[in-house]
Amino acid sequence: MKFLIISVVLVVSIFLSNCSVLNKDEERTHTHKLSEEAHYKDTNGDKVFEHNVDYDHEAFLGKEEAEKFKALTPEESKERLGKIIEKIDSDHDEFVNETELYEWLHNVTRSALNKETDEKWKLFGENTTLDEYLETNFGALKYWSEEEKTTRKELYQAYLKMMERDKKRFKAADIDNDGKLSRAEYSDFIHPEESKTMRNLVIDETIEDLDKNGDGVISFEEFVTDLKKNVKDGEDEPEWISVEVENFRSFRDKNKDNVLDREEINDWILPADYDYTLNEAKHLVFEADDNKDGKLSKKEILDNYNLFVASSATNYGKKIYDKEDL
Ligand SMILES: *[C@@H]1O[C@H](CO)[C@@H](O)[C@H](O)[C@H]1NC(C)=O
Ligand SMILES: *[C@@H]1O[C@H](CO)[C@@H](O)[C@H](O)[C@H]1NC(C)=O
Ligand SMILES: *[C@@H]1O[C@H](CO)[C@@H](O)[C@H](O)[C@H]1NC(C)=O
Ligand SMILES: [Ca+2]
Ligand SMILES: [Ca+2]
Ligand SMILES: [Ca+2]
Repeated sequence: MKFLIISVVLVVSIFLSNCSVLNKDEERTHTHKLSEEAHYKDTNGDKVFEHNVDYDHEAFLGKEEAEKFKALTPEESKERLGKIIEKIDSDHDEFVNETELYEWLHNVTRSALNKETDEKWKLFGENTTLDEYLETNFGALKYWSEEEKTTRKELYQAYLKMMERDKKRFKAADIDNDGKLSRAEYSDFIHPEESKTMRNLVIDETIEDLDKNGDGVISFEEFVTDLKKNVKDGEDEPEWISVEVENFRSFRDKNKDNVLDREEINDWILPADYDYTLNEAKHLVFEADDNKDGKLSKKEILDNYNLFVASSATNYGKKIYDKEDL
């Protein structure tokens, strides 16, 4: 009985941590995210998208470090930023250019990913076989009564789907076929979208989710159905849906046959990460380059520290402070 309860708790917690599998659909594309935050968002509900500084902060510092900065005073955060600038300026010419910033952003993303993988890898255990993994994560399913399976059918089906998906992922990630996952293989297992060798599997999963008539491609109708599946009846359609519909017509369906084939799906869900990191590097240089010489001096970065590190809370605090100062 105790085992049963523990297993149920395990499955539920795994279910929660994997919720993205079940309802992630407004973000199907794997954009090698630089940040959990949206770069532009409508913060005050007037349907105009404001530039979201939290996006830049997470891309520039990583999520954890960005959190730490929120607790610092402006003076402290400028001092810490100064030390970071020295690290970014890899050729020590006292300027940070786009290339150096690009390298830095890339490293921040990569080290966050490595850290996450290390932590999960420890919990996973290096000699874990597929059967052991399935037993730990989905073993409790075999104790579900027929009645439970009926009354909670949707949840039950969702677990089964996750289990099948994990089986396929495990096998695809186990490149040397020894029935276990090395650290590198495990990384592919939990982040298949980051790995070239898992590309076919990610495309398979997308087709599995969207291709309702089973012809192996995603029609325009199937594409739209997927976009709208989280929009409730009577609710306003979010704006990004019409943008995505337009994207399908203008460039996702490259050969204009009204369906996405595997190659078009590949370009849709796995665009090269190069663009996102490079765009962010360009964006930061453009915004902070006060004298327009195409590179950033330490002074330019510190003068624009809001863009790189300061939290909105700090800004707010400062505004109040300034007011009192008058
Ligand atoms: C930035 O500087 C490095 C060397 O210091 C150079 O190789 C690179 O081309 C520069 N990047 C840009 C965009 O100017
Ligand atoms: C990025 O990481 C590489 C390899 O770990 C390192 O050699 C390089 O100095 C780092 N660059 C920056 C800008 O941090
Ligand atoms: C995994 O298996 C190898 C070889 O049998 C063994 O040396 C190692 O200690 C095992 N690791 C763990 C965490 O059990
Ligand atoms: Ca292996
Ligand atoms: Ca097509
Ligand atoms: Ca400059």
